[in-house]
Amino acid sequence: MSDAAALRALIFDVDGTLAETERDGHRVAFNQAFRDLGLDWHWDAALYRELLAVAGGRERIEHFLRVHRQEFRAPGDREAFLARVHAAKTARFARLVAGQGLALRPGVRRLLGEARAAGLRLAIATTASAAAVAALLRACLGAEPDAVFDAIGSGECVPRKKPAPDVYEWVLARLGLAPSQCIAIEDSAPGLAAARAAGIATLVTASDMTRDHDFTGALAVLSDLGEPQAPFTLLAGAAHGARWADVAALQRWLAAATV
Ligand code: XBP
Ligand code: MG
Repeated sequence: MSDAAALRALIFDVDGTLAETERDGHRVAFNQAFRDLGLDWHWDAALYRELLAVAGGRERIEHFLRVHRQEFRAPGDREAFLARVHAAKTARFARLVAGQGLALRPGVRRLLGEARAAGLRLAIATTASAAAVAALLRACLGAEPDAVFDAIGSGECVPRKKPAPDVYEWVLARLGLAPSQCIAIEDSAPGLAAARAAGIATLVTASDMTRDHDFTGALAVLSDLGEPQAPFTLLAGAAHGARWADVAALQRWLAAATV
């Protein structure tokens, strides 16, 4: 394998990939913020699953109003109102994850450690806001995000959110690596589309809110990254003999990739 194709970095999505943050994290924070602001909106799990088709919390609120509350008129400037609601939600999310500490998904902590020990670079490419990501990573990893990741691409870093490739291209530029030297790990169809549009081979670990997404084009679709004592379930694609996702398995997936 030429050096250009040697695996040099793992680029992790955050929500649904590092942890199951959507149903019991972001969704709860949105509802708390709506209550804080005296808004009679409530997003149950079924509605939230529908709204998750729109990446970005602020964009999700706007989509909800456009589709489900056309009669609503924002008090004052609409943009300022949306920003205020989203800021309230982000503050609620930060308090929620600091308090109840959402757990990392199976295999995430193990793979982060193995990848670092193997000399791979680690990065984040997320649609979520930097404050939400920092709060989650501090709570789940017990470390400052930039002590663990070499590059952190959040929703504020780029003009267009997933499924646009912008945040992945931003991360590649920060790492100084070619797409062929990286693997992205994602949980959703918009995230898979973003990584593939950036030319990055992508492994999917389906999450509780994305199991019904179309993951065509993924290297493979797994139940999770797996652990030696709790192997993953292969949902689509080939595992190349792997029962949990470690660096050697990722190198085999990359070698077999035709992005
Ligand atoms: C998932 C998203 C985010 C979160 C909410 O991000 O689409 O918008 O749902 O976070 P990821 P914000 O790319 O990590 O799957 O409210 O901060 O946007
Ligand atoms: Mg995600």
